[in-house]
Amino acid sequence: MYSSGKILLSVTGFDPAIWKEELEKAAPDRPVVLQPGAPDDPEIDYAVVWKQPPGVLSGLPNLKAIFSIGAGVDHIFAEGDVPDVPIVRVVADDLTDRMSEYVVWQVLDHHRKGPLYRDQQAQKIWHEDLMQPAAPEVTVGILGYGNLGRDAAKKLQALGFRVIGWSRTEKREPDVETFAGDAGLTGFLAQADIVVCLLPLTPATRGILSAPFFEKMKARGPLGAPVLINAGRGGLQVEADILAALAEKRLGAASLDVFETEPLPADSPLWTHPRVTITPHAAATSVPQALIPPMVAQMDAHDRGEPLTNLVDRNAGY
Ligand code: NDP
Ligand code: OXD
Repeated sequence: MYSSGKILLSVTGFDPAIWKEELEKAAPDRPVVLQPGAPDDPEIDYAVVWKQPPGVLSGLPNLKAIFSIGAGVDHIFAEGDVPDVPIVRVVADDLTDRMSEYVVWQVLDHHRKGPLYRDQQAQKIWHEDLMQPAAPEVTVGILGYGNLGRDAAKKLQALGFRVIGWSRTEKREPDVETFAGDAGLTGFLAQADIVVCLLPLTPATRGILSAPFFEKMKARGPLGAPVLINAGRGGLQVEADILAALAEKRLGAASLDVFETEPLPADSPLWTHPRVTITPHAAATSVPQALIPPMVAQMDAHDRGEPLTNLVDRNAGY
């Protein structure tokens, strides 16, 4: 019924066979070409990618659009030579729910003193810390109040936490105090007891989680020193500065899902730091069964002349 142009699949770090199977199920009329292969095939209409190797996209003369299999698109821009076609990112309930689960899990773990009680258990110590604040006494600041951030905010509010948000552009929300731009960051950090970072990695956000940021964080709060949870991207953080902030007790604890270098090198002191929780970029995985059908629906719509949605703004980088 629609164009039967091919789809190029290049998903470094994922099992391409599973993504291919799902694409063939959802788009039986669109042959799927696995990269490496057909590097300059004029019949390729769409590319479905995660960390595509250099030059893979620029060789395709009739490419109509690029689909990221994740919400972030820094992995696409990392290669530099990205053709000037629309880029579509993932906005899907499945991914959003997974991220909110991670955020709620980590916020509750810090709020309910998970690290302390696990340490006590290891030492067979029976001691209740009576300085347990109630959720409304704790302010969770969502750094990157976008699709994922807004959903996490709603779920944290349902548990009683006070939530504030920081974004690039101004927002107006009935029940969340919002801050925007560089000018808003100081006011945001002055209030947040737990900072949850869900920013995209762009030239403007790279390295934001560094010494000047930690210096602006609240000195004390209901949890003692403030907590950092980063599930955005590793390039947002300066790990040496996180370690220094932990040593100086500017930061009470950190949960990190993403790292400057992934996998996290075996000699990183973060692995064994008693106040750091590490997960292997596992906050919200991309599941082909959930993400491929809407992706193919977008390809079909585009071939019918309808507009694509969830488009990346190239100037903003996300
Ligand atoms: P969105 O684009 O919906 O939201 C991004 C938010 O960040 C927006 O609120 C945006 O502001 C804000 N922002 C961007 N640049 C700046 C800036 N310079 N200053 C202040 N705020 C800024 O993205 P998603 O919520 O869908 O995803 C966020 C990120 O989460 C992804 O880019 C990815 O890196 C990461 N991610 C990580 C996963 C994991 O498993 N660890 C899984 C999925 C995503 P504005 O609203 O004004 O545009
Ligand atoms: C994403 C990711 O960007 O998994 O979706 O990191």
